[in-house]
Amino acid sequence: MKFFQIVAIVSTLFLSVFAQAGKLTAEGGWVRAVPPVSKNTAAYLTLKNGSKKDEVLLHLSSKAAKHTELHTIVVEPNGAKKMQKMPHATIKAGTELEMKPGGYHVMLIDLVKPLKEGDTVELEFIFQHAGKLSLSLPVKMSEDKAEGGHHHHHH
Ligand SMILES: [Cu+2]
Repeated sequence: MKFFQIVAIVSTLFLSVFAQAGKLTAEGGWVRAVPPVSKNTAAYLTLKNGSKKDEVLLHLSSKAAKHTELHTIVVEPNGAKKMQKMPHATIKAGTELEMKPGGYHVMLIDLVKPLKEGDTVELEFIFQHAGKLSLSLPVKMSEDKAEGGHHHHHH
């Protein structure tokens, strides 16, 4: 019994980190776990445009929050960092848009319920060419911790 449960969990995790719509792929997605008092959190992932056309991220939504926005972080003239809402994002042909802490992120505003480690968040992106991309992202404390620790490199 135990074995099958583990297999089910592993395959869920695998599905959550890779999704595809046409030549558009999403990799490495995760959502930051936040304390219950926090109403907002952020999701991070890498969107790869493998097509020969520039792609535009037109719309994003999630049932986990009342508002879902694409944010970036800008540095103001006084040096302060501030999040800024982006109406859409262009991913040039053959390039990728990396969302990570300190940069681009999917802002989940006014969470419907608190998110804790192990939860799953559904996200939906609408692209100009690739259409709809649905994702199921794991909630983690941080990106590295959930990777399972050490990476072994073989040469
Ligand atoms: Cu933000």
